[in-house]
Amino acid sequence: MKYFSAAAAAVVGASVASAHTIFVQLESDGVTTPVSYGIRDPSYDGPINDVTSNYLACNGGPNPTTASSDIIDVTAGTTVNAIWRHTLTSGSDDVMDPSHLGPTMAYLKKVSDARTDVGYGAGWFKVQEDGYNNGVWGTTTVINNGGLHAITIPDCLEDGEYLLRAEMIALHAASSSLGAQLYMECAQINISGGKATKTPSTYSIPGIYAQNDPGILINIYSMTSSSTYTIPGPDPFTC
Ligand SMILES: *[C@@H]1O[C@H](CO)[C@@H](O)[C@H](O)[C@H]1NC(C)=O
Ligand SMILES: [Cu+2]
Repeated sequence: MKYFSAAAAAVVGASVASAHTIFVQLESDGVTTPVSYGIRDPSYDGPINDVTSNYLACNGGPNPTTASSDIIDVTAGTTVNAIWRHTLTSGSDDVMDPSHLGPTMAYLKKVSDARTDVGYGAGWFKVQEDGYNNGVWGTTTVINNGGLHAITIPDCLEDGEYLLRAEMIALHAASSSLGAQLYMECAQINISGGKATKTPSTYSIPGIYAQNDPGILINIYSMTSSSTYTIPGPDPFTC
């Protein structure tokens, strides 16, 4: 407990300058879109803390979020990069404060209209996750990659419009209830080239996480490099 308090105090001091983060651009088929093109970006970079909120799907609420009139083309079977920045105007050296340790994940939802779908509710499936491996958190990997969050789009999906929800969870204050900081935005994408050979099991957002999940309510300062971390949410869909 003594160790945790010292570490937590250090985090509070360090997190002011470049604390939060936004998924601002998508790199797909070698093309990097302009900031907020085809992505429902908020005007404020703060987290969602309540995992039961509809804003867990595509942000909103405390972080007013606008849908885009654009849709980004994505080829099934390729790896896209969600690009994270501290604010809408930050550079690649300002992704998120390194104190923000936790997993990265990505989800897809098939929709009939990516521009207008509300986001929250049934239909989501996970396609990527990176938790804690030999002492390295998924968020650290994204920060060290200049904000690039690699997501492979399964090649067995049906073509059509989808929402792509990229997520980073910061656990530096997650030892108290509602302390985990969940960052997510939804890109509006159009998948083509899919083989349509397998249909994913889908889940509701909110609904995928509970406040007391072991990956949401957790004291990360008691972990060692050999500790096991349980990534929240369903298992990733694979072809
Ligand atoms: C999605 O891609 C297909 C195949 O390229 C194209 O025919 C369709 O018009 C696209 N839809 C949107 C909304 O961009
Ligand atoms: Cu923050």
